[in-house]
Amino acid sequence: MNNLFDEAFAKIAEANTIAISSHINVDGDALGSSLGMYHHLKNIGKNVDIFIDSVIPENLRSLPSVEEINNKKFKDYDLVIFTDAADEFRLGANKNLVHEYELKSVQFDHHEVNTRFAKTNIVCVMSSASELVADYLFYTDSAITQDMARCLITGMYTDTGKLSFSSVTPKTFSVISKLLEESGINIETVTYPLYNSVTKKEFEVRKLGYSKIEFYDDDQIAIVALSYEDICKLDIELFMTKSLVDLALPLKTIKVVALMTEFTPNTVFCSFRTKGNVSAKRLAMVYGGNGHPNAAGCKMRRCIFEAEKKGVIENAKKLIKGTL
Ligand SMILES: [Mn+2]
Repeated sequence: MNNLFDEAFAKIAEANTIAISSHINVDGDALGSSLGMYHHLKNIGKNVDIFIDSVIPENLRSLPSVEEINNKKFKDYDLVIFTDAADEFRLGANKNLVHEYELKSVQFDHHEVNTRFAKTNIVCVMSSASELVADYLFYTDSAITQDMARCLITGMYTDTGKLSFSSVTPKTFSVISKLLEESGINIETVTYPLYNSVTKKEFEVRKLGYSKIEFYDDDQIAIVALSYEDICKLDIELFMTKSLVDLALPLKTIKVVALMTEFTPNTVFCSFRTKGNVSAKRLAMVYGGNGHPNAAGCKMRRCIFEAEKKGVIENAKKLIKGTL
């Protein structure tokens, strides 16, 4: 890892103009890692633009310099940096940067399935891309400003379910501790905006989500299925439905949760969550999707919603039995 950090450091030192990008449907880690890097590069005097193909969720809109995202026109860059994207398709409309800057790109990512699409691929499995960016900043003895700390801790908090997932290691805590210490910020400047910014519409979506939960197989399986009609009634964005997959997860008996959202007619976005050694990834792969052991997803095209829903329930039952 240190060799790669040295390589990135040399490339950044040589570059004056730098573009940063991260993945579609941004989450706290995509924004935290890319904006954390943005603040670092600005701090060392670089000319930096940031492009992300996504709507910004309400609770992340107070991150420092979030308004700079997509605020500039593309120009020629000396270097492009990608964060938190496992493959080029995750960059959405910005994936052309991968080919245009084939020889002048660095990526920071923490997904095991990363396709190594950049020239310098800093890929290491850990809690979050934000933790990896923090590692880089510490390794290169960079100054840690309040803005950097806020962004990076946001990424680490959100990608780990408030530091509760198995991906959290002792180092994750020491990185947070060091970021707090060096920047002098209080943790509440990160957590308060994150967890107290739910909009009324998102609340309505949650209410709908609770009303749509169906249980199967002695309450081991829960499914939340939102039809295109449901989506139209509330006039919602796809990212607002994301958290619905977690609603049934705290139930003691649950082993598999599926969220199925027919966001456009006959196209269904699915998220799966599982507990213990029941594999969400295995279920997603049946439908050409992918993911992590306990969190995975897939997209179904040209499908009949009700039929797919029945299919998912059947496959979830097989998954629990170990016959999928
Ligand atoms: Mn991430």
